[in-house]
Amino acid sequence: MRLSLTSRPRDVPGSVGIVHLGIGAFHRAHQAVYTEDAGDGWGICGITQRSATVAERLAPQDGLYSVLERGAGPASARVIGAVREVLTGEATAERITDPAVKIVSLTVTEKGYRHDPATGRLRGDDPEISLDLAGRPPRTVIGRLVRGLAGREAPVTVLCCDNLTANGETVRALVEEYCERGGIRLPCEVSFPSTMVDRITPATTREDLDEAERLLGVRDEAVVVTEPFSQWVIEDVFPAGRPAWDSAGAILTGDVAPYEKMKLRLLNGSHSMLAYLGSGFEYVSEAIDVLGDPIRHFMDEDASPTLDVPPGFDLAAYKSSLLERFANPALRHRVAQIAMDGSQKLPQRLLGVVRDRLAAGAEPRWAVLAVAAWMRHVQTARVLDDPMADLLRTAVAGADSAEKVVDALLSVTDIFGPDLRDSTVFRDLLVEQLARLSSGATAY
Ligand code: CS2
Repeated sequence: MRLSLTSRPRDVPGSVGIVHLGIGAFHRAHQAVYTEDAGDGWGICGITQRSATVAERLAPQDGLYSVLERGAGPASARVIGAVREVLTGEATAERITDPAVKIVSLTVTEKGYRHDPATGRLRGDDPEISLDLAGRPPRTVIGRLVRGLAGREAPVTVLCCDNLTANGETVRALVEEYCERGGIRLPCEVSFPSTMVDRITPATTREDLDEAERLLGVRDEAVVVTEPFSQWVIEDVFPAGRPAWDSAGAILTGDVAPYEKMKLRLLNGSHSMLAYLGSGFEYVSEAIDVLGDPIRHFMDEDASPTLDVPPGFDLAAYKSSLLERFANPALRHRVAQIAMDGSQKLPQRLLGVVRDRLAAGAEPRWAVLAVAAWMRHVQTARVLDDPMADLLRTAVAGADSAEKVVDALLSVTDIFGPDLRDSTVFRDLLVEQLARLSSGATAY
């Protein structure tokens, strides 16, 4: 990649201090940009998880790639130089043992942890985890992470940047469970701060590659496209140090939980609702145009009362900004991208809202509408892109009424837990909403 002076990266660090598992578009549009902007010499070794495509694209470009921002004004592009190495999964453990590495960060998506979303424990029957525990060169994320941590003595931070509730604690518990099952003792001090990450990053299209080329004057095969907005809230527990991410706009705090709950329930909850209720639309910006009212009702009546808003935080402004971000027509964010992996996303996005409202004696009908729309999606989607697809499709096969579909899916306690399975209020609301959706009703 030959660059004009104006598009050069700010800083090309000489050494790697961060190993990142899951170097997809989101990491490159988010944490890598903060690391570049911190400008204090931290380089990233990105490790691909399932596919080697990113490695193949970045290697010939010496790790350089561009971030294309699409917002209200003209699109802009800049080149990021923070990624210094790109490797494939087998290299994970060895790379983590390097004492120069101080942080292992992760964006491997919800399903990458192979845990049961209702209990937060590793899925008991997961054959890949069992094979890793039996001693093969590990292939799962947790197996590789533990193999690496087991081989180092210097302190390190494991930084989960996926959209899970209490993501740091969740990963800590999975690592501990894996170690316990495998009789493994970790010789190093490890911290697991929680984080709230936010930047909408749709899949890159050919038009995005062309647009970046027009703006930069070079062809980059590894463009990531994103919105102007970006937010990162991080629990500040880094025994081996960290980049000055705060100087790049991240919020370093003692307690991420209120931010995380707000983002998961308002942004991601609304996103999932839009994806299932708006499955007839191609892009989020089209869906929000028609579904703005139910989304606002969901945010105001169901999600907001369950939040602990940080002092001085303007919740109303936050919600309006979400609606504006969803409506961004320049960002071609496909609803199908969000609809993927619903079984792994529903618990932290929608079911927590349902639980909290039921406990307060309220009927969360908008959140229930979103869950009913997911049930309809499970029943009718041409392709169900979900790690639990087989189980879910089998559960609803032959269910010929709203009652039967609801009962079949509620009995999947890995998603709903026994409490929601047994809640008659939830069940009756779901049946009512699913029956309406199945009859083609579009007035909510
Ligand atoms: C989306 C998120 O794909 C999805 O399920 O809801 O990836 C969302 O775009 C990000 O969390 C925004 O920060």
